[in-house]
Amino acid sequence: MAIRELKVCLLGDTGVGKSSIVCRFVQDHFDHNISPTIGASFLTKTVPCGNELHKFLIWDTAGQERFHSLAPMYYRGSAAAVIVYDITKLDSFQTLKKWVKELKEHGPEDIVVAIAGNKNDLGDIREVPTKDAKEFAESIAAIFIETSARNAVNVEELFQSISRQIPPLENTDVDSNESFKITRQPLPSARRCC
Ligand SMILES: Nc1nc2c(ncn2[C@@H]2O[C@H](COP(=O)(O)OP(=O)(O)OP(=O)(O)O)[C@@H](O)[C@H]2O)c(=O)[nH]1
Ligand SMILES: [Mg+2]
Repeated sequence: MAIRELKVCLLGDTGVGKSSIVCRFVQDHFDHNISPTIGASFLTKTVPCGNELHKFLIWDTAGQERFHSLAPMYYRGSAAAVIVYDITKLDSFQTLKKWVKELKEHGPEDIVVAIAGNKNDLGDIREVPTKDAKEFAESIAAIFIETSARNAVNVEELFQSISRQIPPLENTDVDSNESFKITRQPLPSARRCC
């Protein structure tokens, strides 16, 4: 079975929960005292998708403004970008729109964009209505999902949605697309973190 390596980056304001989402996805763990990311972190996880295995090469970027200039290194060559906002912080949704603009201007042409409204366990102090975010995502043909890294809500689904948006192997001109690297390996018996 073919393993496809898919570079994925997470973008978004500091504190929205990018690292927490990745930690939940890769290690099924949530750390209340997680530190802000410095530069970027790299993790991988392989998941089955139809007749293929998708190995996500995940670049979890730092949201602090001083690291903004590093972002092109991470979104360049990415098959997908997850742009995260915090449903309790309207400002973080405005920042998300800036990331969408930057990706449109400087990101890969065929990049899959997923918008994740994180911290949906804090619905009582919500500032970003689901409807507004969903409409915005639809307007740019992006995946939209609300997540809670804390309560493990929709985190798997987020990455599954990305997997489904990646064109199947037979439809992909792999030689001309750096985002879809392929290696051939035996099928592992179970889902695994790498
Ligand atoms: N209630 C709640 N808190 C969360 C959730 N996800 C993350 N947090 C908290 O939000 C804070 C920031 O989380 P991080 O994952 O470090 O955020 P980040 O986007 O990686 O931040 P930077 O690395 O600075 O860009 C931490 O205190 C987390 O515990 C969530 O789903 N619900
Ligand atoms: Mg982080």
